[in-house]
Amino acid sequence: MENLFRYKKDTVPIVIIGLQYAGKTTLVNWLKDKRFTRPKPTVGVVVEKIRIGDLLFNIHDISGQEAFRENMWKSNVLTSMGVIFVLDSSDASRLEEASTWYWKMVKEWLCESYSDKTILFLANKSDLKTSLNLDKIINKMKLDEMSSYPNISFQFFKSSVRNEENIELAFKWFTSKIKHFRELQIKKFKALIVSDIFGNPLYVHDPDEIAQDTSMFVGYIKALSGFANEILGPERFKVLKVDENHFLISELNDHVVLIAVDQEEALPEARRLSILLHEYLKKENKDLTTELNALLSDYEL
Ligand SMILES: Nc1nc2c(ncn2[C@@H]2O[C@H](COP(=O)(O)OP(=O)(O)OP(=O)(O)O)[C@@H](O)[C@H]2O)c(=O)[nH]1
Ligand SMILES: [Mg+2]
Repeated sequence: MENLFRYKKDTVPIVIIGLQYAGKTTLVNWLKDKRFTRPKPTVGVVVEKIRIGDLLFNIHDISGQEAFRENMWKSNVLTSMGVIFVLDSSDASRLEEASTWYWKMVKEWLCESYSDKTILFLANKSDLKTSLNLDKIINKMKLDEMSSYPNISFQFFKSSVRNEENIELAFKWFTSKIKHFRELQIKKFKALIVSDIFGNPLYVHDPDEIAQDTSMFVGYIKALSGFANEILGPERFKVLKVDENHFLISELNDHVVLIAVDQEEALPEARRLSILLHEYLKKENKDLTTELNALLSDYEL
């Protein structure tokens, strides 16, 4: 459950990924102390709280080893507001492997989340003689195709933590994007209901009594969403507009999460919260009400 507590309103969860030896931890260390280090390989994930400008980032620095990619990279990417992908530009032999994982993230993981994301791509170690130039990397990794993902804000820089090349500039771009999204996304949610697949409520937060009879209401929304399924095809998230509210409904592993918002701009954050809740519900739900109350106190419900 500690997992959920890191999504505090005043901190921004971000994740830093990339193959081993790319320079991820070196970058985090530089952000912390403004000095170049030679860290040991990271095992698992290390979380650091670092203030950059007026944002307090909760940075999840994850090992580049293959064993951590499919699960740990993925779950952190889905629940973060921004992703920093670090490439060792001096290692041409691993460019293809890096590219495969980069595109797996964009096409498989992020498409699944339907949520707006900011991605900062760093072609690091530009100070080394063997460093490939940026054009070559863009070409080989087909990074120009990022323009066809409208809900991803993407920017690339060549960088060197060692020479401090472009690091400040890259983070200036990254923090300004994240700030922009946060302002749009952290809006008031009107209601949140978690139920089993039959519509029996497990958790209800509905101060405006949008759903007077919760299980009937969930059933009603589910029926509407089934109807939308027939027209639109099955999607993990469905958004329905009923009166002045937007309802985001998602059904996964025997649970239904329904979030009502009154502004469309709040939907991406509602999606992120839904993913978080499903992740949590998958694991345990002993004391759901207390835990959810604590989590949701961050959301100005
Ligand atoms: N020349 C040069 N070396 C760098 C740069 N950034 C990082 N390094 C070095 O690259 C090596 C690997 O850096 P790490 O930060 O440990 O790499 P990592 O991506 O965290 O690796 P894992 O934790 O194993 O996934 C270290 O010896 C760093 O000092 C850079 O910009 N230039
Ligand atoms: Mg590391």
